[in-house]
Amino acid sequence: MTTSTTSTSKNRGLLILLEGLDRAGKTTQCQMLCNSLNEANGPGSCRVQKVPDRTTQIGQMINSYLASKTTLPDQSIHLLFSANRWELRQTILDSIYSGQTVILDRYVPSGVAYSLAKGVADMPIDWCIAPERGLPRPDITLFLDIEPEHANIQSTREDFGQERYEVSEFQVRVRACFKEILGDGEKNSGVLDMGKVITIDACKDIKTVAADIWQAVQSQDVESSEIATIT
Ligand code: Z5A
Ligand code: MG
Repeated sequence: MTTSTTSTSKNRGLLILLEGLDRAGKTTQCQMLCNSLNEANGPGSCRVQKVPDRTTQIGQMINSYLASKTTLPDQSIHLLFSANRWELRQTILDSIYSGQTVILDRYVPSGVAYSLAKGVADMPIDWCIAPERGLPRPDITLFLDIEPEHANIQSTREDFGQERYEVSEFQVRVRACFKEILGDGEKNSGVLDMGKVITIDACKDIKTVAADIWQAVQSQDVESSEIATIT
């Protein structure tokens, strides 16, 4: 993609997704990548969209659930996360077609992986994916990989264990689900097509991870003028 990392030859912005387990460093790296892209391509050429967006009414219900202030059936919270993404769809498309790159801090793979990892009998993978079909598909997905079993992750990453899903044993299952969904880096080797999928070793220090992400984003070539949809 050389350095015109905010837009394709057809002048649309890119949709870049950063995924990973809790405390993998997604929010840190989304901001660093956004800063680098804004420096390279001009202020405002890139923005970060956190998912879930906790500012909407649906987002507030999700927030309350994650903070264990409310309980909901697994199916209901799954559909609320998806509904929250549908709320964001139009603004994401508007940004991209106005030439702005959008970096997503979590998205559909989190939605499917966290629900799947619960192992609920009547929530098989097809059921989990169904409400996501039709949403914008990222051009590039960067999976920030950490091993949750490693004690140093729990000791160095601030606030690990504060929210509902942050139990190591559960994170191990989530990681396996992420790998099933995203595949091993080969095109279309995962259950979901999430564009070009690149795994980043996120156990390294913050600056090294940022450099690896920058290099991965630079070397991508995005051709289509239309943003794809999740099928
Ligand atoms: N969830 C779901 O179930 N279904 C869905 O559809 C979606 C999400 C979208 C909240 O997500 C929960 O929602 C989440 C999945 C579920 N599970 N839980 N629980 P969230 O994205 O809002 O969660 P968060 O509060 O932002 O945490 P996070 O995303 O897990 O953290 P992070 O963004 O990956 O990490 P960070 O905030 O950048 O860094 C954490 C700390 O580690 C911080 O002190 C950093 O300075 C430090 N850090 C970062 N990188 C490094 C490195 N490389 N070395 C050392 N220290 C580092
Ligand atoms: Mg985060």
